[in-house]
Amino acid sequence: MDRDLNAPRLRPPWGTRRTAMVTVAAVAAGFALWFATSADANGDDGHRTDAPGVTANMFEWNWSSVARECTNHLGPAGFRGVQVAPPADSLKRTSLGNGSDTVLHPWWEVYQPVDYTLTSRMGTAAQFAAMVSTCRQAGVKVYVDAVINHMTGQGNTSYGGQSYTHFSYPAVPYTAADFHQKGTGPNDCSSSSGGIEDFNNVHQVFKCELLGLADLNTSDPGVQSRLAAYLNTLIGYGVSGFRVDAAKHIGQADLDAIYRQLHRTKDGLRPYWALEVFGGGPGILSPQAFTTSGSVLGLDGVKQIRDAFKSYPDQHIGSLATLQVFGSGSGLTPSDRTLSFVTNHDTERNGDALSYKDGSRYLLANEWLLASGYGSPQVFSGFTFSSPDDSPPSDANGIITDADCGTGRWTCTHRNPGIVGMVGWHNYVGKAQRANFYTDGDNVIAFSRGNRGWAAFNNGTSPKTITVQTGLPGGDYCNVLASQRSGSGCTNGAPPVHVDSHGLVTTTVGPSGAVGLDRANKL
Ligand code: ARE
Ligand code: CA
Repeated sequence: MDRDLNAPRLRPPWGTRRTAMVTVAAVAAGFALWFATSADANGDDGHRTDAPGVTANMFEWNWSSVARECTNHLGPAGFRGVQVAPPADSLKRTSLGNGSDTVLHPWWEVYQPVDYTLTSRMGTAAQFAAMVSTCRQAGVKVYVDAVINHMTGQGNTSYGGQSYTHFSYPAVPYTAADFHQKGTGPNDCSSSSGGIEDFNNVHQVFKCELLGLADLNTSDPGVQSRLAAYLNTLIGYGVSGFRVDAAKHIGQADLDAIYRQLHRTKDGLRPYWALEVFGGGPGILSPQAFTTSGSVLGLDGVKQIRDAFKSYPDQHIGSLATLQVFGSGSGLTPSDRTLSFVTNHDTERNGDALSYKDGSRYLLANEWLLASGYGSPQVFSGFTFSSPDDSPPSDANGIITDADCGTGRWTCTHRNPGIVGMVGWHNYVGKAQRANFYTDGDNVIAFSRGNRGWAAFNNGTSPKTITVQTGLPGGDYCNVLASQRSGSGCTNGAPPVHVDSHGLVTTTVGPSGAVGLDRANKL
């Protein structure tokens, strides 16, 4: 048996030794399997791709804080993965930019890589390696935000102390020949500015500069192999997959060529590959069109969730009843190809999403997403901000300081007891189908997942008492939003919720509140 888990292979499943005992049927089946697996655009040689369970996106938490969180909170709560910010050495600004630019170390410095050593605002390579191993020991896999479309758009100094210019990064090394440049040649960008002027133009989206960031010629085999080497270094540390930044600007063919060179993870799986593709682009630029190359970020879902939950300044509230249909039925990418979330670091700033600023409504939306069964759900925990460029809490040199959930500077959504309760509920119900959907036609909904769990959500401003079918066996249950089963009672002095012998429950759901029952918490 082949023990080399890392060499990508394409070959028939019977390996190199065949015996005369092989039957015609077995050979036919073998061919069918070989064609099925070898035809995969990602070079999948029959090994499964890592599929994350519920993850936490610990946006710009430093490595030692992520490690601590894996051990003390994420692992025990049932989070199966953590997404971390771009770990590569990046731009370190030494002066302010232009105009209204008043933050020396904005959070977005890390989206301008300078080289692929791991000296960053979040810590050293040794701290990164220790974090990955600590998290894995806690049962939490690590997924990395990979910035591989471009290098920098400004500056000349990095956190790792490297010097560079816009098209010259000696520490990788990259030279001008490794980039798309303004011009009319086959590897050039033909827009008049050299930047993306039209986000619906496929040539510009792939080959012109996003935000003035030096655009790598990702079709070039030499560039592809340097990018794959960076990602394989991370896999070597124990990383399980990637959120691919600006994947829409790399394009399917180049993404596939890079992915084919990736090693298997420490678990023997193909790495998870979650592509950042904002919706709105036509045809080949659409999120749907990238599902042939991997999973995609659920950025259109973010807007649908906002529209269902949001309270607008005129006091108009969206309608949870719309969520009876959510997923491919509402125009989103398929559940098994989607990393789903209520917000990420971009959408919490650009108006597309609910954010921690929406308080209990934001928590409720996260609890609902964990219950919904759509995608691989991800809970976002970042830092609080007043202006969109604000740095995470850092020292004067931009080095991010340890996260502290007591200061109000870090959002720590993953520690919220209601979220933790629904992570457990999510893990317990697994893939059980949604049934018994109920709505009052406005802002109260409830549904079961098979006969394993049931939950109700109220996004209105007053309590609502409902009597509905739970699909659960009769008995007393602890509401996982507020408590857990402990011996013959519920923790926190919470009163149990009674389900009658017909599966009916009568319960009151508070404003911006939820009730979650599962059989693991049946008394
Ligand atoms: C900063 C400055 C810029 C400056 C640049 C280079 O703000 O003024 O030109 O540096 O000097 C992040 C920040 C940027 C920051 C950048 C680099 O958000 O402000 O620029 O880091 O430091 C498109 C892309 C999508 C991209 C968004 C922002 O398709 O991939 O724009 N998102 C990712 C990350 C960002 C990150 C980058 C990419 C760059 O998640 O956080 O930028 O690495 C429509 C289009 C979308 C478009 C969207 C923009 O929906 O269809 O394609 O997204 O609008 O909202
Ligand atoms: Ca590009």
